[in-house]
Amino acid sequence: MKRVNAGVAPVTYGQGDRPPRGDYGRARSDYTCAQDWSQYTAADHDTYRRLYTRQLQQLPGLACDEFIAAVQQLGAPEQIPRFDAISERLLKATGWQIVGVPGLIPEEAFFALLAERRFPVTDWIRRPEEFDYVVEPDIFHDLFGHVPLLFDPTFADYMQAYGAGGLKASRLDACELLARLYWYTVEFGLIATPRGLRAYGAGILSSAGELRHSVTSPAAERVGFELQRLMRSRYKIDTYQATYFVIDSFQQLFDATAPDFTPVYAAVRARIAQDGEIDAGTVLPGERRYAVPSAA
Ligand code: HBI
Ligand code: FE
Repeated sequence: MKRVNAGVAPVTYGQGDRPPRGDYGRARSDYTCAQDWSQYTAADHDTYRRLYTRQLQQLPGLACDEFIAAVQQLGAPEQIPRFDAISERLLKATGWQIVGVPGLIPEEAFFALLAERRFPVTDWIRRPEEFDYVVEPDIFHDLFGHVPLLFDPTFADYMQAYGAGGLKASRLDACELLARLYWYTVEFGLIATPRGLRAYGAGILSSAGELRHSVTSPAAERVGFELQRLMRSRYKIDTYQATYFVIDSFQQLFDATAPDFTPVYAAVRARIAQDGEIDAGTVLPGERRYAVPSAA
């Protein structure tokens, strides 16, 4: 999933997109906008249904159990879900809601929404010709990739803590370091289970090709989650990841990000000044490395 610099929203006014993609004029001052469900066409609903059906059938053995259990909360895939129906269920489960946005929004606004337990979901869907790849996150990436794990209490707490941390990071000019944490956990994270590695990152779970790649491909490296090492690690935005970070549990993720990050940013910056950043695909001496079962 190519990530456009969220500070500069991609203006790709829809050639017939519904709602108009990238039309930020329809958003409120907090960048949210109501989901105008009546605008979706039969083709839009069909695209959603086909994306959902294709992705659902490849989850077993690749997606984490918590995701598989929660994805049913999106409801039947015959039509694009109504955000308020999902929010009603989500609010009862973990106090989160989903809110419509016209696309990627500036980091400050994004962090503020997460801190309030409001997850921004893009309200437009990719065009049929973008079925296998869309540059910016669309409604399928956000709904299918991100929303199910917001039903998991521990992960939901992590997402709010991340948002609160993001507001502080903005003041410390540490958004780039914190964005790496989001990228390597929320978007492309793996979790170790007794039956092997499983995906929990939304960018993986909503991708037809990267879901299998992330858990099985010998072409990628998988290393143990270590916060400061992760924050020194560059990432790729328009190919499958070369490095995936593996956590042992969502509790570990929440605990690692509970303390104030001010000293963490200082230590990471000092280490980068001394030893530089780490390229994707690198395995450091002595760090925990996960092998994948040899191609059966
Ligand atoms: N905006 N709508 C939306 N969705 C995202 O996932 C998102 C964003 N803006 C910024 C952003 N993600 C990343 O830069 C995070 O690391 C903050
Ligand atoms: Fe995402």
